Order: sequence, then C-alpha cells, then structure tokens
Amino acid sequence: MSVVRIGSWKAWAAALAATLVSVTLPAITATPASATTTAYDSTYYKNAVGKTGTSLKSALHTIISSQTKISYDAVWNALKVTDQDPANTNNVTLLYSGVSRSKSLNGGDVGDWNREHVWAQSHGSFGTSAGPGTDLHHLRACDVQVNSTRGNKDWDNGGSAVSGAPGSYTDSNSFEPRNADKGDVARMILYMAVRYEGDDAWADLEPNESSTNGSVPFHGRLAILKQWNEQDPPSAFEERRNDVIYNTYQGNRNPFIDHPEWVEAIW
Ligand SMILES: [Ca+2]
Ligand SMILES: [Ca+2]
Repeated sequence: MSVVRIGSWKAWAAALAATLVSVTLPAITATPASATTTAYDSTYYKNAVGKTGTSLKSALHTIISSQTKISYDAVWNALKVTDQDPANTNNVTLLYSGVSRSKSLNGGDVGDWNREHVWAQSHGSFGTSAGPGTDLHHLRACDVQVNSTRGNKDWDNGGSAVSGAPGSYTDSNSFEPRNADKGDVARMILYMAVRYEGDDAWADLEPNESSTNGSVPFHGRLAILKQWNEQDPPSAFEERRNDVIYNTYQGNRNPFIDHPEWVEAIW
C-alpha cells in the first residue's frame, strides 16, 4: 500500500475503502483453487486439456503410454534420485514414515529400504519384469518392515498404528498412509489406472470401492483415494519427482500431480 498524505478523515476513509475493494475483488473472481495450469498444457497435455470423463481418461492414456521402460534392477539407482531427501543428498525419504535413510542402505534386511509397489504386484500379476512392476510413477523407497506390513492391502482409513511409520494405520485388509503421503498414494494409484488399460501385455488396472480385492486387478477404495487427493495436494517433493521421471527415466508424466483436479474430472 502506498503512503498517501490526506487532508481529511473522509478522504482517508475513501482511500481505505478503495484499497479494500482493490484487495478483495480479485479473491472473489479468482478461479477455484483446484484448477491448475501448467507449462505442459499447450504441449504434452494439448490433446487432453478441456476434456472430461472417459474422453479425458482416454486422451491421457494415449499421452502417458509413450514411455521408456526400465529394468527392476535399474529401479534401485533411479529411486536414489527420484526419492532423494531434499535436506540431505546422501539419503532417500521413505514412503509411509517420512524417515530419512542413507541411499546405501538399499536391500532386504531389517533397517534397509526397498522398492515398494504402491499398486501391489498381486493386484494385476505384473511381477517385476519391465512394465507396471518397474514403473517409477508408483515405486517408492520404503522401510523393509513397513513395506511388509502394507503387503498387498487396499487403501482405506482406520486400523491400529503401524510400527515404524508414525501416523500410518492398518487393519486386516487395508492401509492408511500418514497424512503427508495420502495424496501421493492416491495420485500414484490413479496414474496406474489410466496408464494400464489392458491394451498391451498387462491387466487393465482400475480403482473400485472394495477393501478386499485380493489378487484381482483393482485397488480400493476410490472414494477414500479421492478424499486423500483433496486433503494432501501435490508437494514440491512430488512435483520434482514427476519432473525427474519425465526428464531422466521414462519420458512420461503423472497427470494427477500436474492437474489434481483431473481426478474429479474422470471419477
Ligand atoms: Ca503429500
Ligand atoms: Ca485402467
């Protein structure tokens, strides 16, 4: 606000009122917070922008299906880059716990981190050959024991506290990540649903409302994942991760990190 020398109280009040109007009006006319624009809208997403429902899903499927596939062994070194702790370049930040752990502790022993498939391998029988089982958009560094606790469970709220992952909960068939990871999980699951549509060698992965999917190629519960997407918007960590996967490893993006409102536009 600029300093104005005003001779009378009335003039001062008028100036204040004008200032308040100028401050308030843009907030009234602003676009909803959930609508986003990105540098990729006129390029990468040009055939998707403006669409909704199945036509948006179909357009995004075509766009993101153009990708490089990496080996499961290459995932180790990729995660050391994509999941790097922003505060310590020697470490990765682990999913479900937020723990910062040395990049060199990758492995299968207690105290190590390993490669968590957020879309569980058994929900689509894709294993670890190059394809959905090595797709970095849903693979994250995770504590070995926490990964084991998550297993192939569906996604839902509730349960008892997860040892080693404060803020995360689990029961016999579902897992609730800590608040900071809820949106990440939702956007990873929904990326997989759009990327894999059954038109290649792999199953058509889809979200549903069940928390007892077992080995069918579905993951629940969609209503909860939609809540989590709203509750935990994309963070700088998640956006950097998307950029690194796009620029360095796979050449494709997770559209729901760039446009979280596309979750509601499709589902
Ligand atoms: Ca988050
Ligand atoms: Ca699908």
